[in-house]
Amino acid sequence: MSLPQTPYKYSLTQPLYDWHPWNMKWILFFGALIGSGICDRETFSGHQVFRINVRNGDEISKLNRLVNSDNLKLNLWKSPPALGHPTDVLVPSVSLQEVKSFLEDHDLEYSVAVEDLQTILDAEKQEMQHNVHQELSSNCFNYGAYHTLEAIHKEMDNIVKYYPRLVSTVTIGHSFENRSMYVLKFSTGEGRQRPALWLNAGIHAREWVSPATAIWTARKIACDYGKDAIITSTLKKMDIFVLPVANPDGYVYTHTHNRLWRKTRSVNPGSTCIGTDPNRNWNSSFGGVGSIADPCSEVYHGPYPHSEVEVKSVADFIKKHGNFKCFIDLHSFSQMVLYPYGYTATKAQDADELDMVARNTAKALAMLSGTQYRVGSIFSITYAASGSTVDWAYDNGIKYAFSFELRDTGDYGFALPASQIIPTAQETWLGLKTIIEHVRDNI
Ligand code: BHK
Ligand code: ZN
Repeated sequence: MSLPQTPYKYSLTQPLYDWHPWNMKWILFFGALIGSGICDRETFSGHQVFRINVRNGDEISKLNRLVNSDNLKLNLWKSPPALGHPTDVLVPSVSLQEVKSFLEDHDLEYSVAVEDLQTILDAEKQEMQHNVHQELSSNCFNYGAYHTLEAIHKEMDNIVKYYPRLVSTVTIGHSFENRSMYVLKFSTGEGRQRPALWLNAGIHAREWVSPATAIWTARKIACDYGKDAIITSTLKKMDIFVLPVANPDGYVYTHTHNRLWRKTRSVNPGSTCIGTDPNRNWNSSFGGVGSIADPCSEVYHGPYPHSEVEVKSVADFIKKHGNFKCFIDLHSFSQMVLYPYGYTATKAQDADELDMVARNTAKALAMLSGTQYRVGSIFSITYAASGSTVDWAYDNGIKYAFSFELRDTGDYGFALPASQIIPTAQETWLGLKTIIEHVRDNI
């Protein structure tokens, strides 16, 4: 055995006092780190998700008043209040009493969908740690588990290693915090710019089942090429690109600091609030209805179109390529297949065809285990949303633009248990194949 190395050497070129632990500068620095919460993780002990049902316009305005009150710190999990659909709202433990009194005083119908969010997140974390040990000993990526960004990127390399003649990786750019925008390219055609399909996932950081479904799908495409007729024939004439984590900084942040982070992690000059909603940042009716100019908002559109380098990387790649025919964006949750527009109630030119494809997609998806998806334009079945990914794709000539909201309908919401990853991915695959087949036959 070799002798242990001296842990550090005195440098002859760097002044020692810079690193001296008693130096005031460093005490202040580390103090600031702890004080500002950089070392902390946000916890949600006692926080509950309320499902609130509104029955008329009067109740909608009451609920809006509640949700918009700054001191209660409520977080909307699903859609702004609208008739016919319950609204899921995360209520911090300190606000529980006040919110309950408000709801009861105003005779609003509600139930508690999640009793204690932290319990679910603790289980999720424990499951992940357990899985890390298993993967280390088996040296095998567990597709039924959630992973860190690093693990997902590693598995992408692994897929390429197994199927080098079909798959390659492309780095299309880097995130605000300099992480790679790492893409898998499936292609059987040498060099030519074939018509192509883009599968986008993880644009919203907390929607973990989206990257998990995307990496599963990538592996499935690789496995099924040469076996499944639809995939084989499609890859004879088209290329497929898969971006499993379109918002890598946000995704990492959900693992290290706040499981419910949604936006990017870019700095907003003049504001203490961080991040832009990358699904409001695209150059398609940018800044319009359903996006907000306040950097502290969860749907902040950013200072200008494609200000988020993550959005710009994808947009530039797609424009430069010039032959994309289909763009699919995976979100969670609420079980819907959506198509443009989000920024207007006006029907898209191809709405009838898109609606038919979306209906067939939902039907195929339900075949596996009966999971029900709703279908419609973003505007008509969710809410107004400007600057969204699929609207940009559609307005830039990519006719087959769809957005999925994957499982569930709110029992777990963003904290969907890992045991549902594979069932989600499998049924989604039936839906995706319906779209892929239609695109194959119509380009
Ligand atoms: C989906 C696609 C296009 C525009 C909006 C939506 C709804 C989506 C959003 O951006 O507000 C809801 C969401 O994140 C949950 O996945
Ligand atoms: Zn989303």
